[in-house]
Amino acid sequence: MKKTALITGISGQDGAYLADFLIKKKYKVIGTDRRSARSVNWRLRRLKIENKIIFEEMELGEIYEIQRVFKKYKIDEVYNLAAQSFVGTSFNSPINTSNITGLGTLRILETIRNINKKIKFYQASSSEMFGEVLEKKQKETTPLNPQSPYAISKVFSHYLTQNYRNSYGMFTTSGILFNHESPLRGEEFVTRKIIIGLIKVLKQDINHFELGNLYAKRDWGFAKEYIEAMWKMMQKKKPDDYVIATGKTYSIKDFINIATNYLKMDVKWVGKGLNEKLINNKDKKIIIKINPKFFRPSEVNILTGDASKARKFLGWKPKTSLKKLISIMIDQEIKYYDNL
Ligand code: NDP
Ligand code: GDR
Repeated sequence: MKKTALITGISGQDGAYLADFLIKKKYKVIGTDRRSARSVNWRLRRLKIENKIIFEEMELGEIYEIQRVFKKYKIDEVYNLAAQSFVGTSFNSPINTSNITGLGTLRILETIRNINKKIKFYQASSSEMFGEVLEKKQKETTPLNPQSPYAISKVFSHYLTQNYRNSYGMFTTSGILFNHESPLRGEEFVTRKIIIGLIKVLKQDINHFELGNLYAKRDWGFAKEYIEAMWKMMQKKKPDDYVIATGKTYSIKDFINIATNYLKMDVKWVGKGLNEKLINNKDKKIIIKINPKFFRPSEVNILTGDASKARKFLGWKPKTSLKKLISIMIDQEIKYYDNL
């Protein structure tokens, strides 16, 4: 029997890769979106799967829309990927973030509880929940210490997911995913912003671009591998929580250095603090400068995941190094750019 999966956030990075993966596994895929996203489904178009998905409109703020979709189909697995997912924006828009990234999860869980408790549920939890970290390497049992309205909303959803599992015996699972990137990453996130910025400088489309904190450190993996872990969690006999990460951490500055090296750019860092800049060694022109507007009111300084549980119980492990990931992102971005 063909399984039916419902993916919220189908227009996002993970939604696109997961849909592609599930279609290849012969699932019937229902993708929910906000109507505004319909004309800009660039990710699904790039993966050439737009016409293989059944689209339904579902704004996570509207419980009636959620109920309508859940009543319409016989759903086996739900992957809740929709969220106001940008940490920076959550400081300017904390109420909307809580409503969508937090309460949105509750609306779905309540709908499942009322309509069919057998539907399996995946929650997109985040390493941001560890925030100002309380253990050197973060695993499933590490205490949470969130530092933004986004992370606090994810903690709310994470605990609800556990609570519905414990209270109602529902199959609700949480993947605590560390940062994962790809050529389909949103342009506002730092990795893709850096790659687009450097390519535009090289193509002489812009002179320079601006960033915030260069010294934050992240554990970056390849999104295409991470969505496979989501599916694996949903195929287990019992629901549980799993950290998905590479276990290696790099600063934003390290990321830039690897990218400029791959692009064979002759550059150097000069100055300190807000005056730190990346300059072209030949003509001394500025390529990157710091703009305090990109700093967050409260920063997560370093994240490093320990995915041993996923390795042991899901047979999942990361395969792509940061260096390789950066090369994949750059090669794809140059292709997009040349076809514009
Ligand atoms: P994206 O930002 O690329 O996608 C977010 C999706 O949520 C988009 O499809 C967006 O739709 C949708 N969405 C936003 N607001 C609403 C709303 N009010 N109602 C319905 N849909 C909405 O995120 P990713 O694909 O990168 O991440 C997927 C999930 O995993 C998110 O929940 C994110 O918080 C979480 N996560 C991501 C990590 C990462 O490194 N990528 C790591 C850990 C967790 P639209 O196109 O209309 O804006
Ligand atoms: P993050 O990703 O907040 O970790 O959340 P992002 O790429 O936005 O930031 C990573 C780090 O880079 C620093 N930074 C900048 N960030 C952005 N976006 N733009 C800049 O110009 C800039 N300069 C420096 C940030 O301060 C931060 O320290 C992502 C999202 O996908 C979440 O949804 C997800 O839960 C987490 O990853 C895990």
